[in-house]
Amino acid sequence: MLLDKPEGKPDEKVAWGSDIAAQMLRRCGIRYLSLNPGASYRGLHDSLVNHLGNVSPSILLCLHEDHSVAIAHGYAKAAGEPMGCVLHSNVGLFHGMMGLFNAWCDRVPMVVLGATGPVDSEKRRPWIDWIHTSRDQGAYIRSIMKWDDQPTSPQALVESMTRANLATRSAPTAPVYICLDAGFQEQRLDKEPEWPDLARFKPPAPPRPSKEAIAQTLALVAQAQRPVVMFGRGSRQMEFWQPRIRLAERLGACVLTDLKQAAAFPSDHPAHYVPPFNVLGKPARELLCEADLIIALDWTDLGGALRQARNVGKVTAKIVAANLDQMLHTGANMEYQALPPVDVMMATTGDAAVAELVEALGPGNAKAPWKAKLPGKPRGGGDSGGMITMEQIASTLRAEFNDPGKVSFCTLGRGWPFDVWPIENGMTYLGKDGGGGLGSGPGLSVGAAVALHDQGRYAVSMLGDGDFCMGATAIWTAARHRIPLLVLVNNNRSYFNDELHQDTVARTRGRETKNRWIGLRLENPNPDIAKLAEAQGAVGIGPITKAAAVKPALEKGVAILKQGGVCVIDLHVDPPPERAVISALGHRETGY
Ligand SMILES: Cc1ncc(C[n+]2csc(CCOP(=O)(O)OP(=O)(O)O)c2C)c(N)n1
Ligand SMILES: [Mg+2]
Repeated sequence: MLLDKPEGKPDEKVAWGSDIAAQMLRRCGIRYLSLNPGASYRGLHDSLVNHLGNVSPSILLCLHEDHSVAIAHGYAKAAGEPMGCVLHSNVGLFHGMMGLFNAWCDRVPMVVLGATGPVDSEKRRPWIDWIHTSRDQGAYIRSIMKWDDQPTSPQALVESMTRANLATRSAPTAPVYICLDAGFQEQRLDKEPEWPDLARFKPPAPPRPSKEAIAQTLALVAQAQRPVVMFGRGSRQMEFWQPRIRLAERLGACVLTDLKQAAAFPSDHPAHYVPPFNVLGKPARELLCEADLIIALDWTDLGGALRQARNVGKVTAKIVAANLDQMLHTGANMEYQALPPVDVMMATTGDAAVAELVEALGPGNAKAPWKAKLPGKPRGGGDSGGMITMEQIASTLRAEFNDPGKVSFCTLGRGWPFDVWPIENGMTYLGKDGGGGLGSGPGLSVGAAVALHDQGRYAVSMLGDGDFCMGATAIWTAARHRIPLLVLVNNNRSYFNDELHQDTVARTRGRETKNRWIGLRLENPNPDIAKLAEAQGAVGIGPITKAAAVKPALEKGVAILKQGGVCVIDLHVDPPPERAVISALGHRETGY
C-alpha cells in the first residue's frame, strides 16, 4: 500500500486543540482514516500530517464522503475492528449519511469524526464559517449512531474519544460520532491534557446467557428430533468457526445462513441445508415448518423468517434466540425488523451463546443432520450457448488461485453458485451493505481490501452494474493508495431488481409487463465500465460478452491482483432464464 510520507520531522509537541483528537485516534488503535478534506477540520488535518506524521492513523483520500464511510465500513467487516473516517462540517456529513445508515444497519464499529464551524461566532470567518455551522450536527444522524458528542474543552475531548472508542467496540457494536469545533481545533493549548490509561477502558466481554436460559435450552434440545440452527451475525475468527460446526454436529441440526451477513458456517457441510440466502426460498420455509426446535443466533430478521415460513405451513417449533441487538433499538428506524415470538431469550451474542451451549452439551458424538442437505442445481454440461454464467465465472476464477481459501469476497452478487465456490472459512465472504444503500459496493470493497491486504488475503468483489456506476469513484482510492483489489461487475445492463418490481406492479394491475424495462435499463449508451475504472487509475477490462473471453480476462485480472494492482472486469451476465421471466412476487410468466 502507498501511504503518504510528510516532509521533515513531525512536531511531536501536543500544542493545539486538534492534536488531542489526532493523539486519541492513535492511542485508540485507529490505523487508517478515510476522508475528503474540508476547512472545518483543517486543524485536525494538520495534526494528522504534521503532528503524527500521517502514521497510525494514515490518511486514505476519497473522492466522495459516501466512499469515506463505505471504506471504513468495509474495513470493519474484514478486520473486525473500527476504522476512522472524517466528514467535513454539515455538507460532508450530508454526503456521508447513506453510508452511515448502511454501517448502522450492519452494526459495524466505526469512529466517525465530524466538524462544525466555530461555535463561538466571534471566531467565524464571514460567510463560509457561518455556512459550516449547524446548531447540533449530531441531530442529523443521532438516530443512526450508537452515541455522539461535541466536546468543548481539551479534557472533555479526551474523555469523549475514550468513550467513543469504548462504545463502538462494545457489543452490540455500531458507529459513533464526535463533532469537533473548528474554533477549538485551532486553539493553542497551555498544557497537554491528562491521557487516560486505555487498558482501563477496554470493551467488556459480551454478557453470558443466564444459567436458567442454558438449562431451558438443554431441556428443549433433549426433546427435539428436528433442530434447526440459524447462524446470523458472528465473528470472522476461526476460534468462533469451529464451535459453530461443533454445535450443529452435536445437535444433529440442519443449518441455515443469511447472505446479508458474512460467512458463518461452511456452506459445503452436510448440515448446511440450502445455500446462503437473502430471502427464504420454499425449502428453507418448509424446513422451519418441519422443525421442532429453532435456535436463532444473532439472526438479523427472525420475525421475518418466521412470517415467510408461515406462508407455506405452521411453525410449531420451540424457539431459542440469542442477540444483544435490542439494546440498539429506538423508535427512529425499523431496522429492528418484525418481533419474533421466543421461548428462551438469551441476551448475549450468537458467538457467546454457541460457546456456552457447546460447553453445556459436553462431550458426545457428532450426529448427522436429521434431514439431508438439498442437492445442488443440476448443471447442463456447461453449454450456455456462448453466454456468460455465474457458474463459469466462479469455476474459472477458482482455477486461477492455487490457494482459493485465501480469497475473500468483499460482496457477492445474487445467484453466486456456492456449490462451485463454497464458503470455506470465516473470511470467504464478508456480507452485504447492511442498509440496502446502492453505490456502497465499490467503497465497501476498497475498505475490506485494506484489511485483507494487511492479512495477506486476496480481495475480490462482485458488484451489480448499477451499484458500480453509482460508487465507481471509490475505486480511485484503491488506485491512489495501491490497495490490491479485483472487482467483477455482474453487468446485466439494468437496475434489474427493479425490473422485477415493475413487472409485479404491471401484472397486479393487469397492465403490460413488456414495458418493465423502461426507466431501468442502463443501455443506449451502455455506461463504459472499463473506462470508468480506467479513469480512476485502475485497469479496466471489458465488456466481456462471450463465454470464450472469460478465462483470459480473469487470468489477467487475477495476475494484476497478485501483483498488488486494482482491476475491474465488466462481465455481461444476463439473468438466468428462470429469473428473467419472474416478477418480484416470484410468479412465473410464460408469455414474456
Ligand atoms: C441509494 C439507492 N438508490 C436506489 C435504490 C433502489 N435499488 C435497489 S436495487 C436497485 C438496482 C441495482 O442495480 P444493480 O446494481 O445493477 O443490480 P441488479 O439488480 O441489476 O442485479 C436499485 C436501483 C437503492 N437500494 N439505493
Ligand atoms: Mg444490474
